[in-house]
Amino acid sequence: MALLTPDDLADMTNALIKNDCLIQELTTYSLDGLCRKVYGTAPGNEMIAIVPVTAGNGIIGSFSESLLFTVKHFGMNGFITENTDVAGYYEAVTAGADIVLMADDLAYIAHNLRNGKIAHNQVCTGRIYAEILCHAADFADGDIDNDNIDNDENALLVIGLGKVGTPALETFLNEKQNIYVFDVDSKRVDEIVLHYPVKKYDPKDGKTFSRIFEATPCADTISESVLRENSVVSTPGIPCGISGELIEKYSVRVVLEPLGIGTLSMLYAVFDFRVA
Ligand code: NAI
Ligand code: 2YC
Ligand code: MG
Repeated sequence: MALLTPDDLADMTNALIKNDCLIQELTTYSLDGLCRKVYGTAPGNEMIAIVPVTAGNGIIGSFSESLLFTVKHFGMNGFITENTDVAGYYEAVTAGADIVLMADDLAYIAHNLRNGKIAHNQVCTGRIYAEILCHAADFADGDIDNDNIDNDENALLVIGLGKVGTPALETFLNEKQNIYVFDVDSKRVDEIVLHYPVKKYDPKDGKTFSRIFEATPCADTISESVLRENSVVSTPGIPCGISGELIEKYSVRVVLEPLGIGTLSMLYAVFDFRVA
């Protein structure tokens, strides 16, 4: 899996704050308000322990600190354990942590020790970046009507059908969106189109989209031919899939942040359900 670098995280705090404002502008919900809405949960003063893990490629500079910033920025209690790995886990539990956040190179998880809920970063990242686009529909395109599912005017493009893109696709389907999909792995596209009620995007059709989701490890996956004026791009993919030049030329709004948005989604996935 593509691992974050300290460089990817260098501007994470500003990116989280900037994207929270953009999400508010696009959807009228703050990021935590949107998480509360889509998961039906809310924080209840849980103590969140962050356990650094040395497995595989080892500790990533500022990874744990970025998680702690996210936890505190949204008003929750958290700490990074002194110890790493199993000793760190033991420290977290004996210190009375309610939720543990930890990541090796294969999985980044949130585990609620009280209610047993567990969440995976790739699933929760796909879900929240998709929900941002679904809720942006009412604002990015003005009078969009999601009931008219086959109206291609409202269609949405999903680029990258991997471990993040697939949960995003499932979220779009649950939200009854009209979806076109693309991936360089044509076998993967065929598999997805066979399994889900979605359409294969064909560049020859010259179709453009007001909403685009991208989750690939490549730059420039979003070409000029799919863009409209004021398109909204929601992309957890690192590096960014759309060039600065196209963002400017089409006044594209881009939701992209390396770790915090996905982390908040994971936490809301493991909080207790709360009545509205
Ligand atoms: P993955 O490897 O499971 O899926 C990537 C998919 O993109 C594959 O199906 C691949 O065929 C496709 N792809 C690759 N190059 C492409 C191109 N040029 N055009 C179209 N499709 C292309 O990877 P995963 O786990 O889904 O992660 C995707 C990206 O999201 C990675 O860059 C990862 O670092 C990033 N990520 C970001 C997070 C965040 O919070 N911002 C959290 C988790 C992952
Ligand atoms: O510092 C630590 O504790 C490291 N063991 C953390 C490793 C995280 C590896 N995973 C990733 O970089 C990607 C991120 C996009 C989030 C999920 N996987
Ligand atoms: Mg994120």
